[in-house]
Amino acid sequence: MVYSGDGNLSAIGGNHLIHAARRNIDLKVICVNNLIYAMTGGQTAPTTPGHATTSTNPYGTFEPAFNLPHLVEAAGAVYVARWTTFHVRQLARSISEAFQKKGFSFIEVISPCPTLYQRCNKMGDGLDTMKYYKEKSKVKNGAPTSEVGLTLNGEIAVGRFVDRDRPDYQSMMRAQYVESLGDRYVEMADPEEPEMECVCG
Ligand SMILES: Cc1ncc(C[n+]2csc(CCOP(=O)(O)OP(=O)(O)O)c2C)c(N)n1
Repeated sequence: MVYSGDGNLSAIGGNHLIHAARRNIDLKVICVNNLIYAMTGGQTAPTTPGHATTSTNPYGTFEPAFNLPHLVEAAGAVYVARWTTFHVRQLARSISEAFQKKGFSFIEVISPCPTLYQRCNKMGDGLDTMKYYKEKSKVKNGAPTSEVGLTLNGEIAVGRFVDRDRPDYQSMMRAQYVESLGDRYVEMADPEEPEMECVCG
């Protein structure tokens, strides 16, 4: 399970994100997206919506932002959902759905940063943000991810966007080895399993 901020996941670790999705590695990724690099002082991140004010764009951002559900779907994720911190029950259900699946699952959780993002953008305190999430969110299960990009003050599409199946990395690897090596392929022992005792004589 991977639990990460939007900056670490989609900028600093962006390369790992897309290739883990492409390979369909059996990971459950929860992205806590507060729309900025908060810990280092509220800088613009790849997820910061256009026109938002940040410490590095005091007159408003102008770069196009990543739409993370669209990015990970295009890269190959088998499960993609988005909720906000207001949607506690729905989020818990999504996490449990992701754990039922084999392969790369991605859940985006739109989250507040009241001291930096909300303050810079005059969006009030933590409670105001919960009210804002409640008012702006619209459940859109199955929505095309190309249409769920976030804007500064617009609708927040939430829901389960992608739920599909394709072989995960380990299954593809095993199938390829069996195809190439036939009987010569021996499954590697699971390090978690206790070693088999040799009973001789
Ligand atoms: C390779 C690397 N580059 C830069 C940093 C410095 N750094 C630490 S936290 C952070 C911002 C993280 O932003 P995000 O992942 O969105 O999490 P948040 O602080 O917003 O919760 C940065 C740039 C780092 N730790 N490692």
